[in-house]
Amino acid sequence: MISITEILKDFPIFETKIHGKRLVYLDNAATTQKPRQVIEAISQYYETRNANVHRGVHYLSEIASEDYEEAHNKVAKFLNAKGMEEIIFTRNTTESLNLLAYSLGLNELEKGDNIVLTRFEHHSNLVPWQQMARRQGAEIRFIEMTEDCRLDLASAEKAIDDKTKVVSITHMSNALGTIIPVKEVSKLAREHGAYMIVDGAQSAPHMPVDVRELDVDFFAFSGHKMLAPMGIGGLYGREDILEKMEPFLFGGDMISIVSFDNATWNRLPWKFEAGTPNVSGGIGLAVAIDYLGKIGFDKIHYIEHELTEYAHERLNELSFIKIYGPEPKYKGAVVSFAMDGIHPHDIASLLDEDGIAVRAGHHCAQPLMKMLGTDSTTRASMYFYNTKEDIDALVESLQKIYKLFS
Ligand code: 7TS
Repeated sequence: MISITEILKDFPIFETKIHGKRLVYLDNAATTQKPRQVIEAISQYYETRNANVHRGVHYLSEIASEDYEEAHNKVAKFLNAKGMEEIIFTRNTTESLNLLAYSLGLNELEKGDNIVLTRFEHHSNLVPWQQMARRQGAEIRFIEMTEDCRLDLASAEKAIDDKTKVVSITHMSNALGTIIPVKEVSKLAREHGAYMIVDGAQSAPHMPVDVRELDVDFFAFSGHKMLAPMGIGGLYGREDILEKMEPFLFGGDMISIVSFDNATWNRLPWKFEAGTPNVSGGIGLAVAIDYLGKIGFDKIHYIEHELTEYAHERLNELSFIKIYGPEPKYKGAVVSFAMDGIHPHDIASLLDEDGIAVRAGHHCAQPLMKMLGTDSTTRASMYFYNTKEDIDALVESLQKIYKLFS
């Protein structure tokens, strides 16, 4: 089994000093750090294989195309999709969700239909649907949150009905860490014939995802939150639905035959990948998936759960800290908190002076923050390369900050 010392050696960023201090990186829900293997795969691609894909018959173009297709196959296996025709590469989760909002929204949503979301959504799974609902005369409904910040399944039964066209929910809240029981919700969506969409930005990096087991139609994710470079992400879509769906972006590569007054579409997944794609990003993503496979989700879950429990335990020792969100057993490795009398931005700036990177703000979930009676929190989010020493450093620095302010 690979040790934490060996893991840390794979991440060059941890050699960087921040204000002369060791980097304590607790902003993994925003983006994760990249292992050497991913960084090297990207530079190797540009040094030895760079060419545009699906266009040339020359050697470099052929191998770049093969590598890019292979990356789709890798993601298909990672999510247990049937094959690469079900995997569309996008820039990120936001683009994947906009693809769906536009393609399904403009072509399928009708006046009187409803779209069901949860109260936990990141703005990128809320605002696109708000816009489409407004344009098409559809209604947005919400599955409620319980007192202890979990999903209220009883309210899901009320929200989803025969007029529900789309159910689009996060798999894990980025602001609170709450894990959402997707399978239970997808059962309800199935009973009412609605499309079932999952925002997997926070789940794909941390837990095994099996789109067939979850019984979902779409699953969106971002590479940069799971060790891959920025600018590459994806969307799983069920083949029979993607076949029927209208494309989102139009142009090169996504077409089959074009005349001056018409066009037909390329086969899947290329029908949804217009223009020159992010080939090096795709290659980096494939290597990131290999890296995650080497560590294994069992180990990732074990490390993250231990860290989350430890963070709760240590932060609960501090009388001036209030943690938002559910107990560790109901959530991923995210701890959102407030500190008596000190604004989260001040906390984050002072933590930064100690080399500790956290996020402060609304975490792109303004309505959720409002429900919690605040407008921002400080958030520490962990990954498998974090340690208990990182949590100790956070706690020590918070104690120092509290003393400074009082
Ligand atoms: N959905 C969820 C649940 C997210 O956490 C994020 C990003 C997104 C969608 C959007 O992902 P993107 O890659 O398209 O930007 N969340 C965060 C965060 O918590 N802090 O910074 C970005």
